[in-house]
Amino acid sequence: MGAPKWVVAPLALLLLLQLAGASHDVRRSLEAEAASPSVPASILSPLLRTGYHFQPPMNWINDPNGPLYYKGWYHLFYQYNPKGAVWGNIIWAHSVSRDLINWIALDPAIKPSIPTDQFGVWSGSATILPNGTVAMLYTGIDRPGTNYQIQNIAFPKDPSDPLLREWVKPGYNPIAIPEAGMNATQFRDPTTAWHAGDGLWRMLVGGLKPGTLRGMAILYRSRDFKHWVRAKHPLHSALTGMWECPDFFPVREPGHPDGLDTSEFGPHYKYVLKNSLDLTRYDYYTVGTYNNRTERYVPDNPTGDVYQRLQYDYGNFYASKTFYDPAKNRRVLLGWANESDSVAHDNAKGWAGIHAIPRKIWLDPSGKQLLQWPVEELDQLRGKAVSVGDKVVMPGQHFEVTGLQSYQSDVEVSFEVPSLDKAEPFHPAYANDAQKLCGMKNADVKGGVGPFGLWVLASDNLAEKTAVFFRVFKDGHGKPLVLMCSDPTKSSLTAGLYKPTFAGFVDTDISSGKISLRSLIDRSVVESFGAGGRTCILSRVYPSMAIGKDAHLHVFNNGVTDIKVSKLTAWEMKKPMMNGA
Ligand SMILES: *[C@@H]1O[C@H](CO)[C@@H](O)[C@H](O)[C@H]1NC(C)=O
Ligand SMILES: *[C@@H]1O[C@H](CO)[C@@H](O)[C@H](O)[C@H]1NC(C)=O
Ligand SMILES: *[C@@H]1O[C@H](CO)[C@@H](O)[C@H](O)[C@H]1NC(C)=O
Ligand SMILES: *[C@H]1O[C@@H](CO)[C@H](O)[C@@H](O)[C@@H]1NC(C)=O
Repeated sequence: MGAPKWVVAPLALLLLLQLAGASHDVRRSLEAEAASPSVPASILSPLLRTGYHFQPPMNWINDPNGPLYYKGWYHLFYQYNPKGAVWGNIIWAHSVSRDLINWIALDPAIKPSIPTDQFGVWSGSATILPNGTVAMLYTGIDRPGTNYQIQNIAFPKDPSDPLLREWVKPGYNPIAIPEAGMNATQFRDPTTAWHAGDGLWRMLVGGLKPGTLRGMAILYRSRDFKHWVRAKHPLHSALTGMWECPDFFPVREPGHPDGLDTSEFGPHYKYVLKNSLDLTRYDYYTVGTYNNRTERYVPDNPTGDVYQRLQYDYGNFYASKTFYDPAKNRRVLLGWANESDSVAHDNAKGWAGIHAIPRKIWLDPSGKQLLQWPVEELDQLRGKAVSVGDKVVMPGQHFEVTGLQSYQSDVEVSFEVPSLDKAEPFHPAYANDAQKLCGMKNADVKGGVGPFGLWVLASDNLAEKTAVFFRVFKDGHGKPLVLMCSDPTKSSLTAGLYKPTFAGFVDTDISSGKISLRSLIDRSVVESFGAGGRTCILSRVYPSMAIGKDAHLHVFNNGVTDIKVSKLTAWEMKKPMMNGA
């Protein structure tokens, strides 16, 4: 992605507000400016610095770049400011891992060094060529002050080095520049390339059609990976504003958990196209088909780009990227979660930004969406465990899960809902606005079936708590509808924090009476997976009291229907090796 920007022409702005429902974003930025710069001591507590989520020892990070598996090592590059906790001076920092959980920091991999990237090395992706060579495509800025964007390539200097420590940029850079009829400042983030049956390589670059709100996945072709030619039409586009960080990949048949290499083509495979919407700052995807003759991607849901959109994560998760992991035959998703405190807080802390726990992703048995689950390697961090079983939580009741320190933990719960009779009626006006619905019907608003779920990072007196919960509705035909929310509105007494209720609908059959929740709690992040990874929500929270051993974990039920916890297991999580911090 590119530099943060708030400047938008008034007419375009109006359109955006309508199209994207982005008015809260704008309001928020004004509030942020007005916020007081004073920094409470709790914000600086080392116990609010995440323990097992990816981060460097200090400073600003954003997008994951060029993830890949090479000669026994996972490589993660990321947008990094070596000089501070705000965006700027961006280079590609580099970490390696054997398991996606323990990370070793290496020297930065890609820095401005040639005329075509001297003012910026922005996001990009890795492609492993048939001869085993890694090619790294990335966006460069070649002139000051303008954000004019061009695409570059870099190769490892020594392909026999499993750590890929040094990178060289061939003299034929750049490999793609903005042409007439393109918006040169909205042209970035090349994807992993795929090799097609006609012997040509293809890759995508995110773009915006000039003078419009049409976001595009611009398609390029190459025979030799050196000369790239733009196809006449984009692979796909929609009226959503700029598409940052596009990602495009095949998935196996519904329910099959294995991944596919990006170049694997089968006319029967479904494809996923994801883009990061600069206007709303969320990652959206559709599932569809890729016609390799017409070179068009067509979403199965014709309105899926703009209406009832699927998000990888309905919370704080952006600029994500997947890669195919040949070692475990899976596709892994990495994403960036920014801070929800203020810039003054970040400057005082000296750090800003983490990555979500790497998630394995595959197509749901319905074929309509993806499933996501923390990579299995995370389980090695599980330590002391506490289990609760067969416990009924009556209306208005809650109970504490005791016997562990939950501020750095992994919690898995299976709920049973004995009856859906009292489910609240669903108003169709909210069909496209889970977040608004959850804002109105938050964790404290009594319901029929639910809200029920977890209070995490809760203080002794419960004045502070983050709620992660489900609420069940019934539509006009009596069909149950499940809403999942992450509600941080009571997460902290500290002023000036960004505390939106995040929410998504959960496409699950609750009529079975069963639904599960997993929450990865890590000091200032709560990353939750509803119904086996059908709906995911990451929230950043900064308690002022519920810190370290003073953080508690509860199960609550604010509905009028009993809820049974058939099984809950919570594990304390150990700290992995994290870039030397
Ligand atoms: C691998 O293929 C690429 C692209 O064709 C080429 O540039 C590179 O020199 C090759 N590397 C080796 C070691 O053959
Ligand atoms: C499309 O896929 C088919 C089947 O794999 C292949 O034979 C054909 O060459 C491909 N066409 C292009 C343009 O990639
Ligand atoms: C390119 O996009 C930016 C952001 O939307 C806009 O401000 C600018 O006017 C556009 N330029 C052209 C030539 O359309
Ligand atoms: C993360 O921070 C919040 C609060 O400042 C902003 O509202 C979000 O837009 C931002 N998210 C991204 C992806 O930049």
